[in-house]
Amino acid sequence: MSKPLASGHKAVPFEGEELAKQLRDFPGYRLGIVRLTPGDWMFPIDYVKFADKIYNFKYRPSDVMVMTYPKCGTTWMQELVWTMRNNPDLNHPMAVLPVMARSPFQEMDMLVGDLAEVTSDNNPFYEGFRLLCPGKDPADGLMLQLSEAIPDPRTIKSHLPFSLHNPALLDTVKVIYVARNPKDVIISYHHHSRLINMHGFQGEFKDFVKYFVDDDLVYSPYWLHVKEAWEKRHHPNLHFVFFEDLKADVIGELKKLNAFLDTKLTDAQLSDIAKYASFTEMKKREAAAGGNEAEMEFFNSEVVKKDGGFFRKGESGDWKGKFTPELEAMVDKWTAEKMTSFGITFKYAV
Ligand code: PPS
Repeated sequence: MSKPLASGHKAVPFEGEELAKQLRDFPGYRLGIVRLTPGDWMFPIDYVKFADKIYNFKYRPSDVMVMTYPKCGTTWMQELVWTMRNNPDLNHPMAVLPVMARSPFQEMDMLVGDLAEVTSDNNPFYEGFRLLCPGKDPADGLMLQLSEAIPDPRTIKSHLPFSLHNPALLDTVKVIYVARNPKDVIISYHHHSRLINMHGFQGEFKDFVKYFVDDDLVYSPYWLHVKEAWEKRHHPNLHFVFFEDLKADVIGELKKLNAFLDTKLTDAQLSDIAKYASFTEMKKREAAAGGNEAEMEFFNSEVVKKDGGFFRKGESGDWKGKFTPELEAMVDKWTAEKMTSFGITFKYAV
């Protein structure tokens, strides 16, 4: 790993006690972990396998990227954007496929580790790949190849920050960036990290909060992720959205998206799309398309039964009552130092 990545970053594998601690708490990262310099971005080691392909991805002006740190509302935004652009009258035959089969998660392969383990025929996430990439080898990047193969106009999801994408990205395609208040991100990411076996979090909640504020979670640092997008928010190809604003006034946000995407949808269409992409409707549809999460090898069935699946709550401020006063103070201090300092504030943050 001595050669720099196409982005200019150097990937340094975790070793010794630092690695042992992560593997103890996140056994899903068993293949290893890297930290990139500059930026201190943390990823499963397979990021290095796909980094340059992602950096050199061939975009088209009709593409839309939905970009966020994990658990900020990507899936909701993907469904809104895909539906506005492909299914405004809610009658598209491909809409029955799971969101990720229509709007792929570009760098997901780095998280999966052993693809053979999760590409079994009963795994609905891969239906799009089977349909659109016949004869292709998933080991060469299942989601990456799916991102290339989906029909125009493509809506692609990435949790990677701007600095790990090609600098030409924003001059080529429209990007929608979604940010969410840090405490709800922590609650949602903690659930996700226990739910999804690729992470397999074993520690206590307080340990997870510490990992978050120490920038020691996959895709961290959150503050830098948001800062990079915030600084570009006046670029005409970037639309910056807060999860809290989507929750509070989805129609108002859809109107802004309608203008940004130039989709020219009517108020009636926007209203139907808002209902169609509501938490309850998406949860119902994904269950119908994706089968039973408790039975899928991807998910920890105990967590699904006890605390819910991917569509957990979909609320703003759900963190309230879930942090001890000490943990709350720790996150407030971190937020003031790392985020308020560059000018961003969040609703439902205190
Ligand atoms: S991921 O895995 O990082 O891509 O997750 P992401 O989609 O970014 O965020 C998941 C959280 O968004 C909630 N969600 C929604 N909220 C409101 N409305 C709709 N339609 C919706 N769809 C997903 C999801 O439940 C996760 O938040 P929490 O707080 O855990 O419920």
